[in-house]
Amino acid sequence: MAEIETGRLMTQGTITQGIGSFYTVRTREGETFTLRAQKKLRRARLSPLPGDEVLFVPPEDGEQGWIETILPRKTVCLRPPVANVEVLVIVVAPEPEPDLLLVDRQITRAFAQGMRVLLVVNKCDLEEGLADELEAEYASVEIPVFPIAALEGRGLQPLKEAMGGTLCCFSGQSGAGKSTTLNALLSLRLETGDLSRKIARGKNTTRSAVLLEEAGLRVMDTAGFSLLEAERNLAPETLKERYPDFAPYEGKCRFHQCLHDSEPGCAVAEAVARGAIHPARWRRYRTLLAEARENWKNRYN
Ligand SMILES: Nc1nc2c(ncn2[C@@H]2O[C@H](COP(=O)(O)OP(=O)(O)OP(=O)(O)O)[C@@H](O)[C@H]2O)c(=O)[nH]1
Ligand SMILES: [Mg+2]
Ligand SMILES: [Zn+2]
Repeated sequence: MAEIETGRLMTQGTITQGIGSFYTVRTREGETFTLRAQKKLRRARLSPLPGDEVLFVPPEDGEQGWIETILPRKTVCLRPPVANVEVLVIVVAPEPEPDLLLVDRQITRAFAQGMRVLLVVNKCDLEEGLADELEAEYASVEIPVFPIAALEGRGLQPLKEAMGGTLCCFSGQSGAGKSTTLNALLSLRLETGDLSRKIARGKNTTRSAVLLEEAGLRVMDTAGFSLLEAERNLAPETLKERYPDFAPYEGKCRFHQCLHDSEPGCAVAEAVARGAIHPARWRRYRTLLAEARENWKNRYN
């Protein structure tokens, strides 16, 4: 505990959820409080996020309790908006149809923050092939793939082991089965949603991020999305730094400044031709590169 000017004692806790301007904060001892954020944080444009470690003044005698300080963040995500996540668990499934460009956008952002990535392929009861395909596409970047069938509780143990000891965050398209998987992993009853109803309502079942702590795991469930806007101010030459599978070829292309697009004598293109990098992964990189180039050109508009 630390003392602030007013003489009231401050306590440390983790934000588990934010709804409107109210935040749920849990202390290490497991006590939870509903708090608001001090104006000075809002003025500094510092929005508290689930996962944030904060110092707060607990409510006293019916008075509002306040978040006073957000401790330095290890990582920060904008979509989903969460802090301090160390492992991003991207969930895909045969349905809704997986959008691998969306997966790659999430991976590049996670790597830019120094996070690790796990890829969960859910609903393997519907189709077996997707997990093998993704294992092949992401082998060069060494992202582990976990084929599971959450509804049947199949394949969960290896995933659970990989998630242990770190703050994880589930992320991905709406309806892929994030909440269903977390229910199975943590023995919870989070709300899950029927796919057809979801489309009809055009709505997510999970509406905001929540940090769950059960069964030795610390993991966030988040609202699904189907679109991730291009990052603003991403220099085209920065994108390739987020592809660790390109790193062994850096400096081996004919041109020093090679962006591994269509330049002659590109060592990455040769690695693709040799089968060391999956062509689909490279193709999506080039799509993201073209987008970054276009945005970079128009960055002052
Ligand atoms: N066949 C099959 N269906 C599943 C499986 N896991 C989840 N589902 C179904 O997929 C639908 C969506 O599941 P949710 O867990 O709500 O999906 P979500 O990713 O949390 O969705 P949002 O909260 O909207 O982002 C539900 O109808 C689930 O019953 C599975 O392993 N197999
Ligand atoms: Mg959900
Ligand atoms: Zn190159």
